[in-house]
Amino acid sequence: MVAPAKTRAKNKTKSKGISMNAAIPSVAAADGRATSVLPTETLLEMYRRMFLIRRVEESLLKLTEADLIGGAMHTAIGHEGNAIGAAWALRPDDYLTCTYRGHHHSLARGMDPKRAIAEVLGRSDGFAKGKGGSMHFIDPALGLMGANGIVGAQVPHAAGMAMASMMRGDDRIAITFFGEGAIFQGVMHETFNMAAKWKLPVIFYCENNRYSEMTPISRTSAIDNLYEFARGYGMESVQIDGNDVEVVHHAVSEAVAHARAGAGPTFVEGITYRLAGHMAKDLETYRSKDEIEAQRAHEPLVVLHDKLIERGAAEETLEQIRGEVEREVNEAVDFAQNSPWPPRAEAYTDVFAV
Ligand SMILES: Cc1ncc(C[n+]2csc(CCOP(=O)(O)OP(=O)(O)O)c2C)c(N)n1
Repeated sequence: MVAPAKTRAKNKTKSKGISMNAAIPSVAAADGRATSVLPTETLLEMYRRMFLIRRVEESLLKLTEADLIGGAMHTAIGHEGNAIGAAWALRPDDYLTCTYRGHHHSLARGMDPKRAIAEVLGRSDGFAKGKGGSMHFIDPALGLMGANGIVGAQVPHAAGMAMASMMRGDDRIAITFFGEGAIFQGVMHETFNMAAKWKLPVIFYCENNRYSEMTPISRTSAIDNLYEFARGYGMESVQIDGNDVEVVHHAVSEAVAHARAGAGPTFVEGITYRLAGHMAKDLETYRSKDEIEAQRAHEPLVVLHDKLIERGAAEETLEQIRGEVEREVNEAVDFAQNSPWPPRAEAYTDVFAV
């Protein structure tokens, strides 16, 4: 193992992080420390984007039902708090990698819904000209360095980007999102160790939605709190309520500050719940409808809606936002459906042969 040529200034500041119980719905830090309170204007913008992600993904499910989308399509319905809270804590030039379940991260970072839907439909106005599809969202201009269909593969990629940033001496950080099922991939542990040892400016964000495809985490892990794995590698590690955007924003902001200060990686375990199937057309025989319904009381849009009302926002304001987003997403669907197919003559352009 060769250490990076240029190392960051040593910074001994330790982030205290947030430690929470895994059970939803807990929204306050278990250590009693308050999380930061965001301005209502910011929360309203977050609500708008969160609702947009939800509507885009619901539209994609309908398009799949109508057999207009080829291949596997995974939505993150119920995960949006993780994506929005993190996106608002990052700088536009920071790097992000994610899984095949990556629409929410891309839209949270500012991807145009028209081009996102066109991509899933395989049309030429998609951001990858329709050749990447749902599982391969990417847009380097937004810092989106690639979704990945191979469980865990995007994690060392992010560590590599963080290492490149460290060697260049700039202060860009990388964040990588993965599911709890990825924890048991060997490459994850090689990456955790290297990132902690070299103090790479990377954030490992585990979206723990409790199911790895159809298998509950309780059947595959001997420990309940996955963030404890990362502590064993000597890095900061916190467990948070991933459905509360403010809590996510706070935890990721701390992790970002920690990384930019040269203090190394943080592991964030966001407890969340996937309200839709593992992928479109999943028959969901592995969980009950009652279980899903019970989780709706604490899903990210409900949490944020209630928070805004509690802080004085008017219901009409939220209704207006939802109406505007509905129109925007309907227009985006029309745009995508009217976008031309990629020309046959371009079948091999932008494609890398091996
Ligand atoms: C290396 C590898 N092994 C197996 C698969 C098949 N597979 C696709 S999704 C998935 C479940 C991953 O679960 P998790 O990491 O919890 O993420 P989630 O799908 O819940 O977001 C598996 C095993 C794969 N894509 N890559």
